[in-house]
Amino acid sequence: MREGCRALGSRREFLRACLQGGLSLGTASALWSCVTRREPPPVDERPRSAAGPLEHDLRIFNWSDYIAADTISRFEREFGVRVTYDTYESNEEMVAKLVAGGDGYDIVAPTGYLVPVLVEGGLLQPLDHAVLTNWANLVPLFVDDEADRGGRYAMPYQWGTTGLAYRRDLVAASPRGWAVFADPSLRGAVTMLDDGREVLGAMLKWRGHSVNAVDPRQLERAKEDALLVKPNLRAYLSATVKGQLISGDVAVAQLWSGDTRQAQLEEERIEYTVPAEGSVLFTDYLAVPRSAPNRRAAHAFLNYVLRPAVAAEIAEQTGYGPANGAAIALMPHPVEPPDEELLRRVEFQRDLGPATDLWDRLWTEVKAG
Ligand code: N2P
Repeated sequence: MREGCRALGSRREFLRACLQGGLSLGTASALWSCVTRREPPPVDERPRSAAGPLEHDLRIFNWSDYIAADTISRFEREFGVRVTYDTYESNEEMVAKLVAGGDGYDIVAPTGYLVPVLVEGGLLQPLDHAVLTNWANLVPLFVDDEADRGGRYAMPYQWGTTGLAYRRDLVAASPRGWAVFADPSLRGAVTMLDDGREVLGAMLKWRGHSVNAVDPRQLERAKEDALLVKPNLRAYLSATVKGQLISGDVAVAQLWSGDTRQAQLEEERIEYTVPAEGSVLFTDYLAVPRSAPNRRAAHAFLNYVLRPAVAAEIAEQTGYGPANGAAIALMPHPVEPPDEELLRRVEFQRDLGPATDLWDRLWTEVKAG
């Protein structure tokens, strides 16, 4: 597959061949490997203008539970655009659709480590900053991040951490670190995220390594640890675990900070902690696929989300931190940008480059094991 992909001329042919080779819709990770065959980044690419009359439609593909209740309807009313809003549970699910042709989506929400991969795969279009007049509201920490310095292709949306969401009434002692998933007394009552970067990343951290490790020995050990704890797990579940934390079927879940916050609003015995060995800090972005049919409406939506009041409402209702600094003061429960203390304990996930293949293989083995 690697050679087959590499031998092809244009990016379009290269991606199409990955799809036609029977590798395509089998697993998103196989597709992803194809996308990561590096081509020189399109450095001279200039954004096409996104000014002018808006299209009538807009198709958004976002993570589940990642927007405020009224964000879409208010945008539709103000801008006269009809929005189709679909959700996904993992980056892989979104990438699979993008690689398969984009499905007509105008906006997607990749996590930071994925942005350079999508840019180099030619799957995103440069943003037209001339129409993103509210851009200055963003916090420099996110705009200047190496994921997409200056926001050429992607707009920082929200940030959060990965940690342990737990029911204090269902555990003998508050969990402090990643070893909780190996605790036999919790067998069948613990879940980990359905996400290879998160599960292997957690196992790496447990042993004192980076969540972005590329050393094959460290990664093999992470796979072994993941297989070691697997019999203890009830399931691999991402945002959908909230219901089971609330019902008490799950006592401890590896979960993202904001989704935990949402669950806490319904069940006050849910607590959240970032494991002592450290964890993940992520920023999710909004980006416009190259194949987007409605690029002017997409930019209008991005600029709308850049309004402090809109960003504040989204952050407040989803429990995440806004990338929008001007939004913080408007939140009933303000979430300040990560401070020095938090940054010492967590790591931004980064693009793994050629090691992506190994990570994908190991995660596939863990899931099958
Ligand atoms: C929203 C989850 C987004 C965080 N439910 C994962 N990057």
